[in-house]
Amino acid sequence: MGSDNAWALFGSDDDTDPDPVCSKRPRSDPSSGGNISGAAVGGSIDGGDKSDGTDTARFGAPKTSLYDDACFAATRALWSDPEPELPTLRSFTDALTADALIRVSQIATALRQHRPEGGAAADALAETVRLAEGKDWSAVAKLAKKASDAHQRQLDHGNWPHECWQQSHVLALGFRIASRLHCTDENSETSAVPDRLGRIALEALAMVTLETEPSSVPKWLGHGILFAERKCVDDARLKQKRMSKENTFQTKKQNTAIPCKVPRDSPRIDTSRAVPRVSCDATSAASFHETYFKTNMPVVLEHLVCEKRGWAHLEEWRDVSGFFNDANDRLVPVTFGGHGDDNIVTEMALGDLIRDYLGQLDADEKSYEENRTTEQLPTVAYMSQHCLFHQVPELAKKIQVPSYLLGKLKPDTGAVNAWVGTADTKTALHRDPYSNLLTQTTGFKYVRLYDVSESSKLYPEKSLRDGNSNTFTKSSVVVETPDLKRHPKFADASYFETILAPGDALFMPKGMWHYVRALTPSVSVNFWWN
Ligand SMILES: O=C(O)CCC(=O)C(=O)O
Repeated sequence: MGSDNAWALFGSDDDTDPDPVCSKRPRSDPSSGGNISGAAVGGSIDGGDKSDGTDTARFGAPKTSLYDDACFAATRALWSDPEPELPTLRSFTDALTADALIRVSQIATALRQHRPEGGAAADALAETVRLAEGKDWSAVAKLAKKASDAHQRQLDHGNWPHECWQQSHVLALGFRIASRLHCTDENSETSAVPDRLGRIALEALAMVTLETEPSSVPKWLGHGILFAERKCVDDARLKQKRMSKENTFQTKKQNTAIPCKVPRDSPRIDTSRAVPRVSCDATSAASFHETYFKTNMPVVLEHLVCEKRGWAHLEEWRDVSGFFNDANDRLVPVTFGGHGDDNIVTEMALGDLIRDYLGQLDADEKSYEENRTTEQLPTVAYMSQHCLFHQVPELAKKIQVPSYLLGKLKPDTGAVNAWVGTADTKTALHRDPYSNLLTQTTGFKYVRLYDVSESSKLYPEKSLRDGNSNTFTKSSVVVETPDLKRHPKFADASYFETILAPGDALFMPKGMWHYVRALTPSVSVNFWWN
């Protein structure tokens, strides 16, 4: 076991970068999961990732940014309002109510075909719209939540069987946002409904990411999301300002550059279990498809993140606060704490997450490592699996859909997620119903993979949504500190492992178990497809 040279694989920017052009400048059928063989794959891969060669002709590799990609059509519709200023709250709620009045009876009739939950959702939605006409916002909050709950219950036993469910859910979310914005009094009845405005707004955004038909995105929705985000960010900042004795809030500035070398206390990767590595320069989409995709073989594709493949330069990504400047005031979901049930989930501005948590350590690598060993470890905070690129078009313009997806990225059967966090974030061992390309743009992550054939040794938890084909399954094992009395078979489970470095993209076949721990502050982007 154990080769000693985990960081020798990566070295520094100066000595190991094989691509100087790139780095010198500033939800299914999980049974089809991987069939990993222990043999390392590498060697002769033809052609490279040509952006204009045969693969483009065969697979339609995109030349445009993610934002211009067909899968972002609904997002473009969401943010298409030519007016730079938000309309008033009143005009947002008037537009929402007018739209709902036009569509509610048709949606309700369609919902009633799907009893019992469809009937409950239809009744609650119709009542919500009636109350909204009368501007009874406290009552709207309760009824809209009741409609949403019926939609969620339907998902607990299966998928939404008709588009009326999505339409009803989007209206209910719109009304939940509107009622929260109208009833700002903390003692109002609205606040008795267990709902967080930020969470509702982000759920509304997530609904847009699933939409295939841009004309189905209502005009008022972007306004509602922006209003809600602004209110949550303003409230959180005000609260922080009140709490801060010295009021350093506006002026505190952290250097958020992140180390470009893997920390020395990182796990040693045993070569016999190392995920094979190939360079994108030597791996065409066609050969990836034949060698890895079709055989369910995981692989790390090195040097994917670079300008010639349509991605912002690695140095730009490493200056996290600069890179995400366009998203500083946007609300994002954040989980505090490591892997466990006592994690705190909240929403905050991305700029505040970066400044207050990722920015706690000095950019200088020596002091970074000293900080890790001598100082109290910083809080673990993670914006995980968030549709940031849909939320902030400017960021979607800085990346491209990798040609390895073979043009299969679709809004309703896949996703593009951003993952921004401190060191020591842990994503518990789980499997998703998608093929996955986990792309590391900044910092380092340790990843463990288990083939689906190992499932019986991984103690899968009963999935929350058994009948739903988009659900994921979690293992109850804590991978790096397992309780072998409770999970004795885990000791015999065989696995593959790797450390992802900036520029790498890990292909995980659909349904493959994976566990991820950040070794440094980290930014990743993953693509799910089917
Ligand atoms: O990077 C992580 O923390 C988890 C990534 C993951 O679970 C995924 O890509 O599906």
